[in-house]
Amino acid sequence: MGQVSLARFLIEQQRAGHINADLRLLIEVVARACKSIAHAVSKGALGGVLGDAGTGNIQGEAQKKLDVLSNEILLEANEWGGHLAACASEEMDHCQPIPNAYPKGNYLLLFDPLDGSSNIDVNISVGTIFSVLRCPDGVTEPQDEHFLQPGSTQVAAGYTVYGPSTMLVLTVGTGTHAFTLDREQGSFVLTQRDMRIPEDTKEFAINMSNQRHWFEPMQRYVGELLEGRTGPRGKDFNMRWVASMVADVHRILTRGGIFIYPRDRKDPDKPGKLRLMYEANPMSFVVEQAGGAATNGYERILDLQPAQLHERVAVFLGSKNEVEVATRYHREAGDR
Ligand code: P6P
Repeated sequence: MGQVSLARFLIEQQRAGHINADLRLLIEVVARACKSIAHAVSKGALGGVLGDAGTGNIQGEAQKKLDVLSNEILLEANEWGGHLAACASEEMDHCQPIPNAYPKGNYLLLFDPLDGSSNIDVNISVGTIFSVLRCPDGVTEPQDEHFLQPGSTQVAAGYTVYGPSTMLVLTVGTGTHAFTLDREQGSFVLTQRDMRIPEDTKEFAINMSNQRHWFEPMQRYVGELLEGRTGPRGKDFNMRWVASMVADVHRILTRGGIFIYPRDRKDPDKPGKLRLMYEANPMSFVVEQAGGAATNGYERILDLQPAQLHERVAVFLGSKNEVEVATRYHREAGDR
Protein backbone atom coordinates (compact mmCIF):
# COMPACT_ATOMS: atom_id res chain seq x y z
CA MET A 1 0.00 0.00 0.00
CA GLY A 2 1.36 3.43 -0.94
CA GLN A 3 2.07 6.28 1.42
CA VAL A 4 -0.80 7.36 3.70
CA SER A 5 -1.10 11.14 3.89
CA LEU A 6 -2.60 12.92 6.89
CA ALA A 7 -5.63 13.76 4.74
CA ARG A 8 -6.17 10.08 3.87
CA PHE A 9 -5.62 9.01 7.48
CA LEU A 10 -8.27 11.48 8.64
CA ILE A 11 -10.73 10.22 6.02
CA GLU A 12 -10.06 6.67 7.33
CA GLN A 13 -10.85 7.88 10.84
CA GLN A 14 -14.02 9.60 9.62
CA ARG A 15 -15.20 6.53 7.69
CA ALA A 16 -14.61 4.46 10.83
CA GLY A 17 -16.83 6.87 12.72
CA HIS A 18 -14.12 8.14 15.08
CA ILE A 19 -14.30 11.77 13.88
CA ASN A 20 -16.76 13.82 11.82
CA ALA A 21 -16.11 16.03 8.80
CA ASP A 22 -15.93 19.20 10.92
CA LEU A 23 -13.20 17.81 13.16
CA ARG A 24 -11.36 16.41 10.15
CA LEU A 25 -11.35 19.89 8.55
CA LEU A 26 -10.21 21.53 11.79
CA ILE A 27 -7.23 19.16 12.14
CA GLU A 28 -6.30 19.75 8.50
CA VAL A 29 -6.41 23.52 9.07
CA VAL A 30 -4.13 23.20 12.11
CA ALA A 31 -1.73 20.97 10.15
CA ARG A 32 -1.64 23.51 7.30
CA ALA A 33 -0.83 26.28 9.81
CA CYS A 34 1.98 24.12 11.24
CA LYS A 35 3.43 23.77 7.73
CA SER A 36 3.55 27.57 7.49
CA ILE A 37 5.20 27.80 10.91
CA ALA A 38 7.70 25.09 9.90
CA HIS A 39 8.59 27.16 6.84
CA ALA A 40 9.13 30.31 8.93
CA VAL A 41 11.13 28.47 11.62
CA SER A 42 13.37 26.72 9.06
CA LYS A 43 14.45 30.05 7.58
CA GLY A 44 16.21 30.95 10.85
CA ALA A 45 18.22 34.14 10.61
CA LEU A 46 17.43 34.40 6.89
CA GLY A 47 13.76 34.96 7.68
CA GLY A 48 14.31 38.03 9.80
CA VAL A 49 12.09 36.48 12.50
CA LEU A 50 14.58 35.53 15.20
CA GLY A 51 14.99 37.42 18.44
CA ASP A 52 12.57 39.08 20.82
CA ALA A 53 9.37 40.74 19.69
CA GLY A 54 9.71 43.34 22.42
CA THR A 55 6.36 42.24 23.89
CA GLY A 56 5.30 39.95 26.76
CA ASN A 57 2.60 37.28 27.03
CA ILE A 58 0.06 36.80 29.79
CA GLN A 59 2.63 34.81 31.73
CA GLY A 60 4.85 37.90 31.69
CA GLU A 61 7.36 36.05 29.51
CA ALA A 62 9.21 37.83 26.71
CA GLN A 63 7.72 36.87 23.35
CA LYS A 64 9.91 35.93 20.43
CA LYS A 65 9.03 37.29 17.00
CA LEU A 66 8.25 33.71 15.99
CA ASP A 67 5.87 33.35 18.99
CA VAL A 68 3.84 36.26 17.66
CA LEU A 69 4.08 35.13 14.01
CA SER A 70 3.08 31.54 14.88
CA ASN A 71 0.14 32.81 16.91
CA GLU A 72 -1.02 34.96 13.98
CA ILE A 73 -0.68 32.04 11.54
CA LEU A 74 -2.86 29.80 13.71
CA LEU A 75 -5.46 32.50 14.36
CA GLU A 76 -5.68 33.39 10.66
CA ALA A 77 -5.92 29.72 9.66
CA ASN A 78 -8.87 29.25 11.96
CA GLU A 79 -10.62 32.40 10.82
CA TRP A 80 -11.55 30.41 7.73
CA GLY A 81 -11.44 27.02 9.49
CA GLY A 82 -15.18 27.43 9.58
CA HIS A 83 -15.96 24.84 12.25
CA LEU A 84 -14.49 26.57 15.21
CA ALA A 85 -16.50 28.45 17.76
CA ALA A 86 -13.46 30.00 19.41
CA CYS A 87 -9.79 29.50 20.06
CA ALA A 88 -7.48 30.24 22.96
CA SER A 89 -3.75 30.65 22.84
CA GLU A 90 -1.10 30.63 25.49
CA GLU A 91 -0.04 33.92 23.91
CA MET A 92 -3.43 35.60 24.33
CA ASP A 93 -5.05 36.87 27.54
CA HIS A 94 -8.54 35.60 26.66
CA CYS A 95 -10.18 33.29 24.16
CA GLN A 96 -11.09 34.63 20.73
CA PRO A 97 -14.55 33.83 19.30
CA ILE A 98 -14.55 33.03 15.55
CA PRO A 99 -17.34 35.21 14.10
CA ASN A 100 -17.97 33.26 10.90
CA ALA A 101 -18.41 29.97 12.75
CA TYR A 102 -21.82 30.66 14.28
CA PRO A 103 -23.91 28.62 14.63
CA LYS A 104 -21.74 25.89 13.08
CA GLY A 105 -18.96 26.36 15.58
CA ASN A 106 -18.63 22.92 17.08
CA TYR A 107 -15.15 23.03 18.54
CA LEU A 108 -12.86 25.00 20.79
CA LEU A 109 -9.18 25.04 19.85
CA LEU A 110 -6.38 25.74 22.30
CA PHE A 111 -2.77 26.05 21.27
CA ASP A 112 0.69 26.98 22.36
CA PRO A 113 1.89 28.33 19.01
CA LEU A 114 5.60 27.91 19.63
CA ASP A 115 6.47 26.00 22.77
CA GLY A 116 10.09 26.15 23.90
CA SER A 117 10.64 29.30 21.89
CA SER A 118 13.52 30.37 24.16
CA ASN A 119 15.41 27.70 22.18
CA ILE A 120 14.59 29.18 18.77
CA ASP A 121 17.57 31.57 18.72
CA VAL A 122 19.98 28.72 19.44
CA ASN A 123 18.54 26.46 16.73
CA ILE A 124 17.14 23.79 19.07
CA SER A 125 13.85 22.00 18.26
CA VAL A 126 10.65 23.84 19.19
CA GLY A 127 7.03 22.95 18.58
CA THR A 128 3.35 23.79 18.34
CA ILE A 129 0.97 22.07 20.77
CA PHE A 130 -2.80 21.92 20.15
CA SER A 131 -5.88 20.64 21.93
CA VAL A 132 -9.49 20.39 20.69
CA LEU A 133 -12.58 20.44 22.92
CA ARG A 134 -16.27 20.38 22.06
CA CYS A 135 -18.09 23.68 22.25
CA PRO A 136 -20.83 23.22 24.90
CA ASP A 137 -24.31 22.87 23.34
CA GLY A 138 -26.17 26.11 22.89
CA VAL A 139 -23.09 28.28 23.39
CA THR A 140 -22.75 30.62 20.42
CA GLU A 141 -20.39 33.14 21.95
CA PRO A 142 -17.84 31.05 23.90
CA GLN A 143 -16.08 32.71 26.79
CA ASP A 144 -13.01 31.57 28.74
CA GLU A 145 -15.10 29.50 31.13
CA HIS A 146 -16.41 27.32 28.30
CA PHE A 147 -12.85 26.10 27.75
CA LEU A 148 -12.57 24.90 31.38
CA GLN A 149 -13.18 21.21 30.65
CA PRO A 150 -11.08 18.31 32.04
CA GLY A 151 -8.44 16.97 29.65
CA SER A 152 -10.41 13.72 29.44
CA THR A 153 -13.00 15.56 27.31
CA GLN A 154 -10.52 16.39 24.52
CA VAL A 155 -11.60 15.04 21.12
CA ALA A 156 -8.17 15.56 19.53
CA ALA A 157 -4.71 16.70 20.58
CA GLY A 158 -1.18 16.68 19.34
CA TYR A 159 1.92 18.63 18.50
CA THR A 160 4.23 19.46 15.65
CA VAL A 161 7.94 19.31 16.43
CA TYR A 162 10.16 21.50 14.22
CA GLY A 163 13.38 19.50 14.39
CA PRO A 164 15.78 17.88 11.91
CA SER A 165 12.49 16.73 10.36
CA THR A 166 9.10 18.30 10.95
CA MET A 167 6.75 15.77 12.55
CA LEU A 168 3.11 16.05 13.52
CA VAL A 169 1.98 13.66 16.26
CA LEU A 170 -1.79 13.30 16.65
CA THR A 171 -4.43 11.45 18.61
CA VAL A 172 -8.19 11.51 18.07
CA GLY A 173 -8.65 8.88 20.80
CA THR A 174 -7.73 5.89 18.61
CA GLY A 175 -4.03 5.64 19.42
CA THR A 176 -1.15 8.06 18.80
CA HIS A 177 0.19 8.41 15.27
CA ALA A 178 3.20 10.25 13.77
CA PHE A 179 3.37 12.03 10.41
CA THR A 180 6.53 13.39 8.79
CA LEU A 181 6.41 16.48 6.57
CA ASP A 182 7.41 15.63 2.99
CA ARG A 183 8.69 19.03 1.91
CA GLU A 184 8.72 18.12 -1.79
CA GLN A 185 5.02 17.22 -1.75
CA GLY A 186 4.17 19.69 1.01
CA SER A 187 2.15 17.04 2.88
CA PHE A 188 2.37 15.17 6.16
CA VAL A 189 2.91 11.42 5.55
CA LEU A 190 2.07 8.71 8.11
CA THR A 191 5.41 7.33 9.31
CA GLN A 192 4.38 5.66 12.57
CA ARG A 193 0.93 4.25 13.29
CA ASP A 194 0.13 3.38 16.93
CA MET A 195 3.21 4.65 18.78
CA ARG A 196 3.82 2.74 22.05
CA ILE A 197 5.84 4.05 25.00
CA PRO A 198 7.88 1.30 26.75
CA GLU A 199 6.36 0.79 30.24
CA ASP A 200 9.78 0.91 31.94
CA THR A 201 12.71 3.24 31.35
CA LYS A 202 16.26 4.13 32.33
CA GLU A 203 16.02 7.78 31.22
CA PHE A 204 14.60 10.79 33.06
CA ALA A 205 14.10 14.39 31.96
CA ILE A 206 14.14 17.19 34.54
CA ASN A 207 15.81 20.58 35.04
CA MET A 208 18.32 19.57 37.75
CA SER A 209 19.24 23.23 38.44
CA ASN A 210 16.03 23.45 40.49
CA GLN A 211 17.03 20.58 42.80
CA ARG A 212 17.58 22.72 45.90
CA HIS A 213 13.98 23.96 45.62
CA TRP A 214 12.29 20.55 45.42
CA PHE A 215 10.03 19.19 48.14
CA GLU A 216 11.17 16.04 49.99
CA PRO A 217 9.43 13.44 47.72
CA MET A 218 11.25 14.81 44.69
CA GLN A 219 14.57 14.91 46.52
CA ARG A 220 14.15 11.24 47.49
CA TYR A 221 12.86 10.06 44.11
CA VAL A 222 15.56 11.74 41.99
CA GLY A 223 18.24 10.95 44.61
CA GLU A 224 17.47 7.24 44.13
CA LEU A 225 17.64 7.60 40.32
CA LEU A 226 21.11 9.13 40.69
CA GLU A 227 22.26 6.28 42.99
CA GLY A 228 21.79 4.00 39.99
CA ARG A 229 22.48 0.27 40.34
CA THR A 230 24.07 0.79 43.80
CA GLY A 231 20.82 2.21 45.12
CA PRO A 232 17.26 0.91 45.71
CA ARG A 233 16.32 1.17 42.03
CA GLY A 234 19.01 -1.38 41.12
CA LYS A 235 19.73 0.13 37.68
CA ASP A 236 21.64 3.08 36.24
CA PHE A 237 19.66 5.97 34.74
CA ASN A 238 20.54 8.45 31.99
CA MET A 239 19.33 12.06 31.90
CA ARG A 240 18.14 14.33 29.08
CA TRP A 241 16.67 17.86 29.30
CA VAL A 242 16.07 19.83 26.07
CA ALA A 243 13.98 22.49 27.84
CA SER A 244 11.52 22.24 24.97
CA MET A 245 8.61 20.10 26.10
CA VAL A 246 7.70 19.03 22.57
CA ALA A 247 11.23 17.71 21.96
CA ASP A 248 11.42 15.93 25.34
CA VAL A 249 7.96 14.37 24.94
CA HIS A 250 8.71 13.27 21.38
CA ARG A 251 11.84 11.48 22.58
CA ILE A 252 9.82 9.75 25.30
CA LEU A 253 7.10 8.72 22.84
CA THR A 254 9.82 7.30 20.62
CA ARG A 255 12.04 5.44 23.14
CA GLY A 256 10.48 5.81 26.59
CA GLY A 257 11.45 7.92 29.60
CA ILE A 258 9.88 10.10 32.27
CA PHE A 259 9.45 13.86 31.92
CA ILE A 260 9.13 15.77 35.19
CA TYR A 261 8.39 19.39 35.98
CA PRO A 262 7.40 19.37 39.69
CA ARG A 263 6.05 22.12 41.88
CA ASP A 264 8.76 23.45 44.18
CA ARG A 265 9.56 25.86 46.98
CA LYS A 266 10.54 28.69 44.60
CA ASP A 267 6.86 29.58 44.51
CA PRO A 268 5.06 27.08 46.81
CA ASP A 269 1.63 28.53 45.97
CA LYS A 270 2.18 27.86 42.26
CA PRO A 271 1.22 24.25 41.42
CA GLY A 272 3.91 24.05 38.73
CA LYS A 273 5.38 25.84 35.72
CA LEU A 274 3.67 24.15 32.78
CA ARG A 275 0.23 25.21 31.51
CA LEU A 276 -2.55 22.71 32.10
CA MET A 277 -4.69 23.64 29.08
CA TYR A 278 -1.95 24.27 26.49
CA GLU A 279 0.82 21.79 27.42
CA ALA A 280 -0.13 19.23 30.08
CA ASN A 281 -3.60 18.21 28.82
CA PRO A 282 -2.74 17.72 25.13
CA MET A 283 0.56 15.98 25.92
CA SER A 284 -1.14 13.75 28.52
CA PHE A 285 -3.79 12.69 25.98
CA VAL A 286 -1.08 11.85 23.39
CA VAL A 287 1.01 9.97 25.98
CA GLU A 288 -1.89 7.94 27.43
CA GLN A 289 -3.04 6.95 23.94
CA ALA A 290 0.49 5.57 23.44
CA GLY A 291 0.27 3.43 26.60
CA GLY A 292 2.00 5.93 28.88
CA ALA A 293 0.78 7.76 32.00
CA ALA A 294 0.58 11.40 33.14
CA THR A 295 -0.02 12.74 36.66
CA ASN A 296 0.56 15.94 38.62
CA GLY A 297 2.38 13.89 41.26
CA TYR A 298 -0.89 12.91 42.92
CA GLU A 299 -3.64 12.32 40.35
CA ARG A 300 -4.21 11.76 36.64
CA ILE A 301 -3.78 15.05 34.77
CA LEU A 302 -6.68 14.32 32.41
CA ASP A 303 -9.04 14.13 35.43
CA LEU A 304 -8.16 17.61 36.72
CA GLN A 305 -10.99 20.18 36.59
CA PRO A 306 -9.45 23.47 35.32
CA ALA A 307 -10.32 26.61 37.29
CA GLN A 308 -8.56 29.15 35.07
CA LEU A 309 -7.65 29.22 31.37
CA HIS A 310 -3.94 29.80 32.01
CA GLU A 311 -3.51 27.75 35.17
CA ARG A 312 -0.33 25.80 35.74
CA VAL A 313 0.30 22.25 36.90
CA ALA A 314 3.10 19.89 37.90
CA VAL A 315 3.79 17.23 35.28
CA PHE A 316 5.07 13.64 35.54
CA LEU A 317 4.55 11.89 32.22
CA GLY A 318 5.95 9.04 30.13
CA SER A 319 6.72 5.36 30.78
CA LYS A 320 3.75 4.06 32.75
CA ASN A 321 5.58 2.12 35.47
CA GLU A 322 8.10 4.93 36.14
CA VAL A 323 5.35 7.56 36.41
CA GLU A 324 3.62 5.29 38.94
CA VAL A 325 6.81 5.09 41.03
CA ALA A 326 7.30 8.88 41.04
CA THR A 327 3.62 9.48 41.82
CA ARG A 328 3.67 6.97 44.68
CA TYR A 329 6.51 8.90 46.36
CA HIS A 330 4.36 12.02 46.34
CA ARG A 331 1.16 10.33 47.49
CA GLU A 332 3.02 8.67 50.40
CA ALA A 333 4.52 12.03 51.42
CA GLY A 334 1.09 13.65 51.27
CA ASP A 335 2.52 17.13 50.91
CA ARG A 336 -0.30 18.55 48.85
P1 P6P B 1 12.99 25.48 32.15
C1 P6P B 1 9.30 26.10 27.61
O1 P6P B 1 9.31 27.42 28.11
C2 P6P B 1 8.57 25.23 28.62
O2 P6P B 1 7.27 25.71 28.82
C3 P6P B 1 8.55 23.79 28.16
O3 P6P B 1 8.55 23.67 26.78
C4 P6P B 1 9.83 23.22 28.77
O4 P6P B 1 9.72 21.84 29.08
C5 P6P B 1 10.00 24.04 30.05
O5 P6P B 1 9.28 25.26 29.86
C6 P6P B 1 11.47 24.36 30.31
O6 P6P B 1 11.54 25.02 31.58
O7 P6P B 1 12.66 26.00 33.54
O8 P6P B 1 13.87 24.26 32.18
O9 P6P B 1 13.49 26.54 31.19
